[in-house]
Amino acid sequence: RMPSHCAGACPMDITNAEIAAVFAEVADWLELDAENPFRIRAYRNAARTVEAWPRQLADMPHERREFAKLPGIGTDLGEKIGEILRSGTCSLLVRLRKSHPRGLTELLKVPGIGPRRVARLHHELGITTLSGLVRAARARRISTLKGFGRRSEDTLLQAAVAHLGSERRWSIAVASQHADAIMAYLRGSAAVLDIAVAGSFRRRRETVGDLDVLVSSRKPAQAAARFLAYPQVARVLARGNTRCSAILKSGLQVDLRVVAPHSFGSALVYFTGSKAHNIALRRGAQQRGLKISEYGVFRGATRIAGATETDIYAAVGLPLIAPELREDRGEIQAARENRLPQLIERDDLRGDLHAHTNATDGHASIAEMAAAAKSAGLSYLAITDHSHGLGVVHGLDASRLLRQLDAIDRFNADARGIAVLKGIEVEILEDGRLGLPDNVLARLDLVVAAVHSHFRLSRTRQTARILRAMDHPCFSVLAHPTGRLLGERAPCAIDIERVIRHARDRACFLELNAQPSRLDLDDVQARMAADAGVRLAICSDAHDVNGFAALRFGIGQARRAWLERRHVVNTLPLLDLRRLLAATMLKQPLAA
Ligand code: DGT
Ligand code: CA
Ligand code: CA
Repeated sequence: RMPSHCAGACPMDITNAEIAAVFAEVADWLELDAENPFRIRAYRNAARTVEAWPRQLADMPHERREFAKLPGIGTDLGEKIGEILRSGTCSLLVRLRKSHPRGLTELLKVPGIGPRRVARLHHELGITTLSGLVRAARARRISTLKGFGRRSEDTLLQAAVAHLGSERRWSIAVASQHADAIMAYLRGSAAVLDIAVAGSFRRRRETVGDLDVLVSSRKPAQAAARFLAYPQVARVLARGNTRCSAILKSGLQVDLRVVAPHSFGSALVYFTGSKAHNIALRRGAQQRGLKISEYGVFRGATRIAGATETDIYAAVGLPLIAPELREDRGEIQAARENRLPQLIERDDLRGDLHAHTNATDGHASIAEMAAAAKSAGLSYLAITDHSHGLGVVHGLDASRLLRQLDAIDRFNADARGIAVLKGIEVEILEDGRLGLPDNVLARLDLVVAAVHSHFRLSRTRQTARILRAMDHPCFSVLAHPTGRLLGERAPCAIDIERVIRHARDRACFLELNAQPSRLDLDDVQARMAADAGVRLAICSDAHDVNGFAALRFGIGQARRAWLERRHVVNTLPLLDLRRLLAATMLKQPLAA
């Protein structure tokens, strides 16, 4: 699919597959609109032709006459290919997308539901998404329509749930809840000895495709039976004594493997992955004349390791590598050279630099948030409510902020065990100015600045906007730098390397926002920042007293970024932090 952040002009090599995806999507929309069937077929054929074309169209001369010579592609489609290659987008597709709810084409992918039915579900029941379809089917609303009986409703529900499960990726936070529940359930069986959730979940990826549950047992049939009887199971995809697979009522797929205790460590390595890491590990083992599999490490027919992960890595001459690092991004080399990072842990965090109260869109008072931060093990908390602006309702203006500062003074005067810092999450305006007067910002302990509007500026303008904001003499932390929302909003077009360089020169901080829907910066960007010498701030962005629980997702992402305690500014004791924050305050703006 054409990435949505390419909707503007963005110089990149467009592949044939991307052009084909544009045509296929156009055909989907036309079909939903019950357009002329010949026109629809023309787009479908063009998609097939382009996808199968042996040479990249981007390498051909961009005249439409050239493209029009391709089989089944006339002047009109040839012109569209030219447009896509030039601009990265297709105005017809943009128009079609704008005039329809986005999820409708997703519905088309559910087996057994064609465009006419999708159009009816949309017009008669207001269904626009796959999850909406599932909800309506569960509520038995679909069988109220003419031509949809109970049976077809059931078939549709099953197909939609399976499709959700297979296509969708799940936020690590949602996956965590399922993982906790299923582990607690499986522990209830005497046949289950050890248990772990492996796969991308254990590597703490921001989203997971499914859960890979690993169990050791001496009575595998009993362990598997326990799994299949899990009350949340909606549909069993595979059943066996050593492997089962099921889809839960939520649509999440869970794979179960049952192994003997002497293979638990090797199976854990294997099913934790990543695949790329496993392949690299196996290559290293082969060089030592060893074979490594999910059953153990073998020299010839002799098992020399298998029960624990530490044994497996030791058998191939390596220290244990943390799951978050297992992406084949240099971790095996680093392990070999004994320079694996001392990864940051949740307990290393001493404070939080980004949290909201009920003065704006939060749900608790300063005192309640401070108490919650304290019981989350933190010793300082910055209150950073929103400034008033385009993207935010109820934002603070200067006078409300000044009143909040007095309230924080009163709180700190008799608080015990937690210090509240005076902050703001100030709007970065379209031109890079900050949304509150300088003399107000200068009274704060720190200024967290963020983009909440104008997400679609060109890369050049967006980058300039951020750099200008950073040059403000009071700037301390850039919050959720790319603005992405997982599964919802693509990252803004910004030159992240320039932002990182600027943050280094400016000695300010970049946030690793721990909200599971954000996790922004991502792992690769955060590692880039740390390598460049920029300190990160792992912040909860809590909006209520439970919000600090998100910090562990931030820690997971930070570990994937190879971060150590020294890379993260809010691991510092308050006095040291204050010194650094004071240093971010410039006497005069940096030259751009
Ligand atoms: P996901 O579920 O898409 O978020 O990603 P993973 O990494 O959890 O992938 P999944 O569920 O397909 O498989 C779990 C682990 O099993 C994977 O990380 C490594 C291992 N694995 C799966 N297939 C292969 C394979 O063909 N070769 C090797 N070496 N390992 C595999
Ligand atoms: Ca998985
Ligand atoms: Ca799996």
